[in-house]
Amino acid sequence: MPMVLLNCDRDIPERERHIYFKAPGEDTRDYLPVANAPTIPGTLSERGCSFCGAKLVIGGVLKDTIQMIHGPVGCAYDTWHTKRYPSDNGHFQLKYSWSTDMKESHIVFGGEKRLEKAMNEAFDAMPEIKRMIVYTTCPTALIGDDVKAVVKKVTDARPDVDVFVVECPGFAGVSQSKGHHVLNIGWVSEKVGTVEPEITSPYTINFIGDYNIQGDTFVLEKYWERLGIQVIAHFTGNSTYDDCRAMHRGKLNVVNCARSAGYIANELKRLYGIPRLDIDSWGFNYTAEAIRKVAGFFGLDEKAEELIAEETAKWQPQLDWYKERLQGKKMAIWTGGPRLWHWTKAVEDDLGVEVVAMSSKFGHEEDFEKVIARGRHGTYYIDDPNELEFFEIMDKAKPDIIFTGPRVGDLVKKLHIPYVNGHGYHNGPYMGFEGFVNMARDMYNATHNPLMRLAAIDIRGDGARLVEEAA
Ligand code: CFM
Repeated sequence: MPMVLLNCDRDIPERERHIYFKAPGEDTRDYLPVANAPTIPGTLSERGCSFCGAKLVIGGVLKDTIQMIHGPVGCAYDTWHTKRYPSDNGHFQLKYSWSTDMKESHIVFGGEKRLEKAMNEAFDAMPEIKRMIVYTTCPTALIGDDVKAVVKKVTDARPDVDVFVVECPGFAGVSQSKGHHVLNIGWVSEKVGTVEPEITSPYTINFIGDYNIQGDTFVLEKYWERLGIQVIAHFTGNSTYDDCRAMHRGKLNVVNCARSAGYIANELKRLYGIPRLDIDSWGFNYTAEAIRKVAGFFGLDEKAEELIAEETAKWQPQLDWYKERLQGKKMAIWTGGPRLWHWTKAVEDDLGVEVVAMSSKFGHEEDFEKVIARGRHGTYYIDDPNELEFFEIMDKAKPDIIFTGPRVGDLVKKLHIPYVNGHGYHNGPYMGFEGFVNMARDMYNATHNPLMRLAAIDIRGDGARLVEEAA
């Protein structure tokens, strides 16, 4: 039976439909875990809310835009500093997050006046900034504040500003995934096509679904520049608000994170006829393939081969050094969804690392299709896991290293298994050739960290040493 009911779930048998084990020899694309469904009562989900998916993941990355969060201050705080997306203008986006700080009396009497006041205060406090995204949250959506009317009033009085409204309160969907969707569709229908970019190259792309985590965008940008390709907009790593209004002028949509931003690529295709090209940006093989595909679209194949040869010559020796020391290590990936299918073959092919368990917080069935097609046999694939499942699967899969975020990372520490931040990274960037060397280095440092020996009790019960001497 390919679907698995874990011991810890005996009182919630519905969880069986969310956990799949790809047995050796099985071609199992017929079996997909149930995904993008409401969390089952009784399990403690690791998911984020829909507002978070819109603000923290996509909108908050823009480097010149005030983030006005209409709600209690916690909604702003908890989506403020928990992700690492630098920008080339001094990290504007962290400095200028605003909250309307809704209190009980505002919930009772309405928060529209408060929003109007906060918007004006923010624009007055930062006269150089003319762009803003206003987000609703659970309480302000529930009391029915007419946010669009307030925005109209403020923008009518300030003709030089532009404001985008995201009405996606935390309860809008089953996870952060809904927030991605709402922001994508809102942006393409209201903002794309309202600014004309300066075109400097016959080859133009939009780079979609990359959020400049610890500088990923900066690495990839260098490649496009070398090929003479102009990036009209990054959606949204290191981008400005107005770059993203000009996406209708890209000749090709290059999509990295298909989960969070495939929607806008599909809409740009439908509305403007811009083709969509999906790529993987982590790992040497995938990066080379991505460069070939993008360059190939514009007939720049020769330039692409030169670039790949040069980058490979520069970074391969370092990667090989790590590969020799990481070969055969077992890895678990416990993140949002797409990183499962982006990473499983990248680490297997480029580093000889086997991925033995993978968990997705909010991926859809199409993410599981990709990850199960690319993943190994003898691997667990889990949708929206809970804490007890995490412990049970770690016990069964016995990874040497886990890629996850700080929330699950605290559980990992209890197991004394090395952990690398699979969301915000340890010491990124991780994309591209040099990025993947960083990723390998962090895996090596984690698995060979002498500190782990201080905590190396035999927690697995198999007598195995958890860490090796640093080579
Ligand atoms: Fe896309 Fe992302 Fe991810 Fe994501 Fe995320 Fe993320 Fe992720 Mo954390 S946009 S879906 S909502 S690749 S924050 S940068 S790492 S869970 S797998």
